[in-house]
Amino acid sequence: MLVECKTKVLHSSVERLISQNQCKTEVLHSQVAMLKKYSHAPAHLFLDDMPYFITGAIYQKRHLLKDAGIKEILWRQIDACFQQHQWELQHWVILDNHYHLMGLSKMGEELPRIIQGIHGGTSTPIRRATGAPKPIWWNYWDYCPRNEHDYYVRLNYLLWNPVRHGYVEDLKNYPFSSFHQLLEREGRDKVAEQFRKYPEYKTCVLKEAEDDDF
Ligand code: NI
Repeated sequence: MLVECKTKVLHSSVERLISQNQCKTEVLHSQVAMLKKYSHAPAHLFLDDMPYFITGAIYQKRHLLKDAGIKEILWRQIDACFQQHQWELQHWVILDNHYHLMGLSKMGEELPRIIQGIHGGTSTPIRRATGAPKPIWWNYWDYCPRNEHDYYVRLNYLLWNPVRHGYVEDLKNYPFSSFHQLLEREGRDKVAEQFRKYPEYKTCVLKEAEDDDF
């Protein structure tokens, strides 16, 4: 991990915020890795002004988010909770039993409250709509990309998720993600270039989520 860190510091043009926090991140990542040896519960990093890749999952992977109206409720709650804590919601995708977010933190330590707001605020509507027994939500995992390359691999992973999970063959046909805003803002060529330049999203494994296929 440290060798990787040094290499990245030397060779990559790291975004300002990331590079400022990079070594701090590395130290914390190794502490988290140590923590994980002793505890099954996911360990969370709390860093200010940092990109965060977040995955949240429904208990037992039940497809409780299948309905478009439920996805809408969840998205609104995610948006509201990010705004409440002044975290910037950069990208999002909602699948039938989990979601992925890319955000920029304000105060890192507020992450648990944000997730609590998202999961707590949507449990009742999901339960009412589906009749599913408690608990609705299972867990969440977070990961701070360590440099620009890492960030875009994760971002592409997020955007490509509907294809990865077999929902659609063309991202344009999946409405429940920020892909459409990105396409509108950046244009087709630039988005295509982003996927070409950072192809590792196809083989990326979410280590933080216990290597599960989210
Ligand atoms: Ni996924």
